[in-house]
Amino acid sequence: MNTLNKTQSQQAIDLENKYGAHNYHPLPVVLSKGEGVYVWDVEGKRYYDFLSAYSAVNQGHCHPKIVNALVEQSKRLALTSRAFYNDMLGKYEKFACEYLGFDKLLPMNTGAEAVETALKICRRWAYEKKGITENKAEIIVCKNNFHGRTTTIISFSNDPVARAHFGPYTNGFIKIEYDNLQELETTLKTNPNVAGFLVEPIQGEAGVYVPSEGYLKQAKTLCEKYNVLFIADEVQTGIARTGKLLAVQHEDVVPDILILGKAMSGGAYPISAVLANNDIMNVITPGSHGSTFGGNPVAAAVAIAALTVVKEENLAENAEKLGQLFRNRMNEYINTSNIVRLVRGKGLLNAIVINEEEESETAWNICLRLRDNGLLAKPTHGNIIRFAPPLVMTQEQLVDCVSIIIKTLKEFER
Ligand code: IF1
Repeated sequence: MNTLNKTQSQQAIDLENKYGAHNYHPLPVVLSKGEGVYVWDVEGKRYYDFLSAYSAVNQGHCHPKIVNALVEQSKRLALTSRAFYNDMLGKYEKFACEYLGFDKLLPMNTGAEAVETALKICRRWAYEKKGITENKAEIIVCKNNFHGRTTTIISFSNDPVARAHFGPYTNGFIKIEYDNLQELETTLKTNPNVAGFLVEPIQGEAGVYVPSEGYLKQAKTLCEKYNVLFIADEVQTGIARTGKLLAVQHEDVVPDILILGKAMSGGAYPISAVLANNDIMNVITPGSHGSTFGGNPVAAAVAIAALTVVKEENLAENAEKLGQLFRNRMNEYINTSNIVRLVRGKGLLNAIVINEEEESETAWNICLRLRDNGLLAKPTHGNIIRFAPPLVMTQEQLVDCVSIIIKTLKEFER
C-alpha cells in the first residue's frame, strides 16, 4: 500500500516502527491533542484518557495554568545548570517543602533518577549516620516492585522482561514479599546492615495491588525500631492520585525519604524530586550528586503551577469521591457478570482483574474494544486493566465512562 492510501494513524505507526527502537508495544491509537480528561487521535476521534500517561497527567491534559507557567518561564529563562543560581529554584523548593512537609528537596527529572537519588542518600546515611561498615549497606525492596529502568533499579526487579541480559546486576538489595510484615521484621532482625526499606504504597505495575490496611503504618514502625529509613516511592501514587496528596497519608505515615515524579508537572515536563528532613538530606554535599536539567527554572515554574492546581481544584477530594463511585458501580456490575473477577484500588488508581489466566489476551482485546468505544486504557498484565483517568474528571463524565466500560465488558461475556 502506498502512503497516500494509508490512514494518518497507520503512517505514524509505521514511522515509529521503522525508525524507533522497539521498546514498547503501544495500543494502536495515534494521539495528537489533549484537553482535560480527553485526548484526540489524528483522525479527530475523541477518547476519555484512562491512563493519564501512567498518572502523570493528574491535572488533566494541557491544563492552562500549567501550560502558561511553562510558556512564560521558557520565554524568560529555561536553563542555567546548577553551576549558577537561578531565581526560580529556591522559590519552588520552599513552596514544595512547605506543601509536602519536609525540610529539603532535591530536584531531578525522571522517576528513575529520583529513585536512584533516594538510594544514594540512603547509602550515604547508612555509612555516615548509622555507622554501617563501608560497602555493606543493604536496602530492602519488595517482590514485583516497579521503580524504573536504570541498571541498578532493574537489578532488584523480578520481572524477567525488564531484567534479562542487562547484567551484571547491582548488589546491596534484599527482596521480600510485599504486604508481609512478618518477613519485613525477620529481615530487619537478622540483617544489621539494613539501611532502608523502599516501598510503593500501592504496587502499580504489579496490577494496582493495595496492601492490607495498616501495612504501611506498621512497616514504618518497624523501620523506626531498627533505625532503618522508610523510603516511599510515590512516583505513581503521589499528587492526589489515590484520594490523598500522598498515598502514605491514608495511614498517617511520614516517610523518611519521599520520591515523587510524574504528576509533579501535570505531564507538561519531566520533573521528579526527593524530599527528606535535614538530618538525612544533609549527607548530600557539593559534587556528590546532580543533574544538568534538575531544578531548572522551567521545571520550578511548572511544578509550582502543577501543585497549585492540585489544591485549587481539590483533586485529592475529587479522586477519593469518584474512586468510591467507580468501584461501587464496577462492583454492582461484577456481581452480575462472570467476565470480571474483581475491582481494586484507591482513589482514581484502580484495576479490574479479568476472569482469565495471566497469559490470556482478553485484557488486551478489551482495551482495543474500549478504544473503539471511546476510552483508552492499558493492560498491566494479561488479565489486569488499570483505570486511572485525570483527576479533573467530573462525576457526570465518570458515570459516562463507567457505562462505556460496562457496555464493552458485556461484549466479552460468554
Ligand atoms: C514505563 C508501570 C506505571 C513508577 C514508580 C518509579 C518509576 C515509575 C512507582 C519510574 C514509572 C512507569 C514508567 C512506564 C510504565 C510506568 C508504570 F506500568 F510500569 F508500572 F506508571 F504504572 N517508580 N512508572 O511507577 O519513573 O523513570 O518512568 O519517570 O513505560 O516504563 P520514570
